[in-house]
Amino acid sequence: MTFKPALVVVDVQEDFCPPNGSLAVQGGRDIVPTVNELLSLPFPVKIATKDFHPQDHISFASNHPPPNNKPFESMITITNPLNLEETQETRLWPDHCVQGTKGSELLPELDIGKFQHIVEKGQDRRVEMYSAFADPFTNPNISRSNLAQILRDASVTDVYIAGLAADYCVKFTALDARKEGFNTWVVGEATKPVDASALEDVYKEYSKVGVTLIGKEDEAIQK
Ligand code: VGL
Ligand code: ZN
Repeated sequence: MTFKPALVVVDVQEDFCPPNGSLAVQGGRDIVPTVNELLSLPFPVKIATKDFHPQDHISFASNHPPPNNKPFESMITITNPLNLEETQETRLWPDHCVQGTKGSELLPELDIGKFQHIVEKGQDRRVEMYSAFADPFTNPNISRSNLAQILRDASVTDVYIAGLAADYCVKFTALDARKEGFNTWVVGEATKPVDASALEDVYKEYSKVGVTLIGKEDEAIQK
């Protein structure tokens, strides 16, 4: 039986962390020692992802007219530009992870030299893209990263996920990893959520689809 694990570290970027991040997740910076411990393990494939938006991205509250343009509060409807009958409700955010800004950079205290690949996502202004694999409009996806291709080219069987935020990009990346056919594991203590109250539902969804929540000491990760 083959087993080839990859570690995927999602969006550990300045804008998602105190003290200066525009969309700082409480305790976001505190996961770095744990993520660096994971990076010191012999995963044959190590990948970082970056949220990487243009300034006119649809998820920025600043790009919408009042009154429905409050960051963290307002929801808007996004229409699939390839299928106008398909729409989705999505949450608006402060400007964050704008290409070329300090806020889009990976935290310097991360052991960045261990990553073989850095996958950027969220570049298409027309769609939200929490998952590091693809935007949520299916068949065809409007915006797809090269993450699935990197994992397949490396014959990866198992994907271990850490990073930010537990209830957005980590969640949707994990659900998509499972959909793409990988055994999928989320290292709970190496993530932090935007809304702590959302985690219970996230974990329920994981167990429904077969994503496994583990600790860093778990034997599944230490082998
Ligand atoms: C994220 C909100 C907006 C994330 C990205 O990385 O979890 N959250 N864009
Ligand atoms: Zn974003």
